[in-house]
Formats: sequence, structure tokens, C-alpha cells
Amino acid sequence: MLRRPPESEADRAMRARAHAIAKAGGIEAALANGSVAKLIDVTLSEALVLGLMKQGVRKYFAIFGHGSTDLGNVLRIYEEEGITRTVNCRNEVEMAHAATALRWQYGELSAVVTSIGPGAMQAFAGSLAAASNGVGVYHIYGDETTYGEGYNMQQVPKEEQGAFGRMTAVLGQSYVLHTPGAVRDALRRGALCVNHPYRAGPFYLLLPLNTQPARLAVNLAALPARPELPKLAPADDTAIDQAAAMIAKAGKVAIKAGGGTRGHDAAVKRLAEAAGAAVVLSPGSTGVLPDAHAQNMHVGGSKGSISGNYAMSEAELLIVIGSRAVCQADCSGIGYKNAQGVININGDLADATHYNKTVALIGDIGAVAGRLAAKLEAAKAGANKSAWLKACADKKKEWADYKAKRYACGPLRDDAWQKPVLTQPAAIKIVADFAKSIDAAKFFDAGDVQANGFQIVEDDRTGDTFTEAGASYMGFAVSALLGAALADKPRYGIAFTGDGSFMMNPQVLIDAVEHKVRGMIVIFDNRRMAAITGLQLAQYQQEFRTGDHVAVDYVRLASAVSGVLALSGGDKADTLRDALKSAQAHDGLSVVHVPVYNGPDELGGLGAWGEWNVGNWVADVQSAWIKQDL
Ligand SMILES: Cc1ncc(C[n+]2csc(CCOP(=O)(O)OP(=O)(O)O)c2C)c(N)n1
Ligand SMILES: [Mg+2]
Repeated sequence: MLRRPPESEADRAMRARAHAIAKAGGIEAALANGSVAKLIDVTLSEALVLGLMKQGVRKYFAIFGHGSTDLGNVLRIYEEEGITRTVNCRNEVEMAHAATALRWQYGELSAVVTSIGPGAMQAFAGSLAAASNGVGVYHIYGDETTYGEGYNMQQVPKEEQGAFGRMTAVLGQSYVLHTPGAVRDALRRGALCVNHPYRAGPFYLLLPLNTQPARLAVNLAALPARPELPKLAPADDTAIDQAAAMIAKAGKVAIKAGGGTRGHDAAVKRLAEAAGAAVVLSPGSTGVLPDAHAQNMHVGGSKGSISGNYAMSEAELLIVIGSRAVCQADCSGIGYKNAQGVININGDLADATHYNKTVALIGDIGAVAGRLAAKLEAAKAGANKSAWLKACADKKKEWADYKAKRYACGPLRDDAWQKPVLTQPAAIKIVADFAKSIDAAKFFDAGDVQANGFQIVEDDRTGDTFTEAGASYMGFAVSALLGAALADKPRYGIAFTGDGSFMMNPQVLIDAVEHKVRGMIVIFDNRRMAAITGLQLAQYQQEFRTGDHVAVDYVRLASAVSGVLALSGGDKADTLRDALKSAQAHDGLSVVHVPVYNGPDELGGLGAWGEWNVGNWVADVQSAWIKQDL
């Protein structure tokens, strides 16, 4: 057995502090019982860990390097004393996604720790998913020394200060801890950024190699706690009355429920019913209104659905809730061809005023929608919308029939597989139904898997599907499973991924086993990046470099990792269902490989129902956009 070397005096003092905090049950309690002094002399690394703890951050995803050894030493001692947890990962993009998922799915705030340079750069790339979906996460990167004694290996090789600080500040908010005493200010800014009520995102703390071990005086009582923010809503009823009158007058009203409506299920339902509005979901808001609710028109947008896109294009009045008008969710700005006006509920001024002809109801969705719904209920404002809702219901039926026909389609002969295999929609439907039957969370990776996925899922509440539609980052779904490694109460998750997306982050095979994640990866393998093939064919009638000829045996590949159970889903619905059951019974990570069809048969896909401002569609979309007044 390795004998531990004797601990330095500084480490002993750190351990004693960590021990006292653990014993008391937190920093505040340790201060109250006097076991830890209010004014302490600590390193910047420890001050940071203490400051984050004061904001409730005790969980870390890390790949250490020479850029973070000092912080790593603090995390080791604090973990040995039982107050922080660190999981080591195999890829920084993957761990950034895991931290994003931990916050998104479980509401638990964590920090990502990297070395300087490439590790930081990779985590930074991964943080696009947090930025795009409004998810607060701390990112802590090693950074160049402040003395300029010579280039630090892996820094940006320029005679310029703070390159990483500037880069990260473009994507989120950033603070270079050039001065150790600035840690208090950095953490105050960070707290607001990662806990922002409607525009949260990544906050980057850059830790120069030489300031990490620098000592400073810290007042523990003055380290900023997590901000408690009241819900905001308009101070008077002027705009709400105006909105209520517009809704009462209009015959055809649609609600576009964006990602911001997640968790506001009750408010959306009440407002929709009071307004007599058809509700169109975004990829990221499925479940906000139960799937079977008569007013739920499913997703709308560039991919969209028959019913969702019908409601978008026919509505005379648009109520936007919690949406930042993402092009694809919004048909590149031309989704609302008949809308004469907009009511926009959002906390963010810019998002709330994105469209012209808008009555902006600024504030918390629950608070604002509740006040508006009360007015509409009193005025019976939904009473004149029955013809509209009937027309929408017919379209919903059309969409349901259209989908049912595709689910019923049996295996189709595929060129790459040289045999009949399941279609991707049929296979995804089977896995989505299975997820529902075992109450598993669903994560969707990019590509056709994602687009088919949000067209297929039939959720009844927020929180059953996590589709990273903000950045559509290939590899997100499988990496997101790792969030469960640090969750207080992990939920079984199923990652739906394509062959392309899976190979972006296969590291999760190892990390999930190491950190005891229970969950499943289903690989829908069409032997290509089919979403892009599809776009190329739709636009230019030719495929170009979106597939290869290398056959990969994913079952063998995944089986090579001890602890992973890998199975073939076969080529039929029954074999897939059996494989899912066996996979779920495994106490750990399992992988199910499903060959899926790619080709021209129209029953092999779910279609696209909106417009998109890309490729050779640009001229048409832009000429429509310039003519409309919204
Ligand atoms: C990291 C990353 N690189 C590139 C893209 C662009 N992109 C979107 S979908 C896609 C193909 C996805 O292929 P696959 O995962 O096999 O799913 P399929 O469409 O075949 O079902 C690509 C290349 C992306 N979203 N993310
Ligand atoms: Mg593929």
C-alpha cells in the first residue's frame, strides 16, 4: 500500500477548515458555531472553492492538467472531508455537456474544471450548449501566469494579456482572477450570471497558474450567496388590458411556447384555455402542454408538423411566450404569415420586442400569464374561437394519421445495410414509448434523430425530454447521461443518438461506468450523417461527403468497455423491444444498436413543414421576410 507523505502545514490547516465546515453542515453553520473564523488566510484556489460552496456549488466535473493542479489539491482535500465531489472525465466537451445537463435536468449547479489551453478550449466549445439553452454553469480554466516570465505552454501565443478572458467573454461572462482579492467580485458577478432568471448562461473564471496558490485574506461572511430574486411583472394593467382586448377580438389565436415556458406548464394551459388559442410547441418545450390536450398542435417551425405549422401560418394574432424567436423554431421569421399583431411574454426586453406590432408583457411567465388569463376568463374571451380550434383539431388529426402510417411501416431495404431495416421514425417511436413506460428521461442528439425525435415524442409534462435544440451539438445527448453521476437523485435516462453524434463523444462509455451512471444509449445507425445528406438532396439533389464506407460494429466497440452491456436491437420492432428490456435490466450503462433506413422512400421520414433561410432557399425565404410586417 502506498503510504501518504506527511501533509504540509498549509494542507493541514485547509483540511481542518474543510472538516469543521463538513461537521457543522456548511459555511454559515461553521461560522455560527465558531469552528471556522470569519477572517481567514487562504489560497485563491481554496477561496474559490469556499465561495462557490456558499452559492451551493459542491460538484465538479474535471480534467486536470498543469493549469489546475493547485485547485485540484484543494478539491482533493475537500472531497476527503466530504464536502465537495469531483468526477474525472475523458473529454472536456463531454463534461461541459454533463454539467449543462445536471443543471437543466436536475436544477443542480456545478463547475467544470480544466487545465490551460486545449482543455479550456474544448470545454469552452462545449459551453455553447449552455449558452444556447440559457443554462447556468461555472467554467474554471487554468490561465497564463501574470508575471510574463515567458510564454506559458498552451497559452494563446501572443504578446497580449487575457486572450482567454476575452474569448470567453464573447460567449458568456468572464472574469480573469489576475488579482486574488478580486475573487469576491468575480463570484458576485458569476452568481447573477449562472442564476439569471431568464438569461442564464456559462460564467468563466480564468485562474492564472501563479495566482492559484497566492494567499489572500477572505471574509467568509462576505462571500456572495446565491441571489434571491423576486418575480417581476408589469406594475399596472395597461398592457395586460390591451392584450386581453386583442385576444377577445381575434378569431384565430396561436400561442408559440418557447423553451422559456419549460416548467410553466400550468400557466401555459390556463392561458391557452382562457384565450381559446392553439398552442404550438418548440423543439425544446414539448410536454409544456400535455400531448393529448385538444389545443396542443405539436411542434412548429422549419421542421415542424402539419398541425403546428398550420396554426402558425393561419393565426391572426400571435402570443409568444418564453421564446427568443429562434430561426428554426420560427420558420426563419416567416412562420406567421397572417398575424396582424403580437403579444409577447418574456423577461428579456429584446426578446419581448423582437417582432413589430407587439404588445410586450415583460416579466415572469407565471406571473404575467396568470394575470392575463384572469382577465380573459372574466371576459369569456375564448368563446368566439370554436371554429378556429375545430380547424386546428382537424389538422392535428391529419398529423396523427400521417405519423401513424409511418410508425406502421415495416423494415425497408437499405443500400448500406443490404437488407431491410427499421425506419428511423418507427425505431424512435418504439424507444420513446419504452422510455415513457419506464418513466425514463429522454435525451436527443443532433441530426435526424433530433428532428424526428421532437416530431414523435408525446410528453405530458416538462422534464421528460431534453433536446438540445439551441446549439444542436452532436454528442450532447450521450454526454448528458453523465449529469446523473453527480445528481442527488439520479433518474434513469435514455440517450437517442445517431452514429455520427455518438462518435463525437464515445468517452461517456468509460465515464458512465466509472461514475456508476444507470442509463441507456440507443444508436440509430444509418451509416451516415443523414440530416445533412437530406438537406443536400433537398437543395442540390446531390449528396456530398456526408457518409463513409467504414462499417463499425458498435456492439463490439461498446462491449470492449468493462461494465457496459451492449446489445443489437435487430431489424424488427419485436427484436428492438426485447433488446430495450434486457438493456434496462442491466445495472449500469447499456448500449442498444439499431440499424436504420436511409433512402428515398417517403415512409422513411417525417418530413419538413416550414421554411428555412439556408442554402438555395435563401432567396425565397428572404423575399417573403422582407414583405411581411411583423
Ligand atoms: C458538433 C457538431 N458538428 C456538426 C454539426 C452539424 N450537423 C448537424 S446534424 C449532423 C449529422 C448528424 O448525424 P447522425 O448523428 O448520424 O444523425 P442522423 O442525421 O444520421 O440521424 C451534422 C453534421 C453539429 N450539429 N454538431
Ligand atoms: Mg446517422
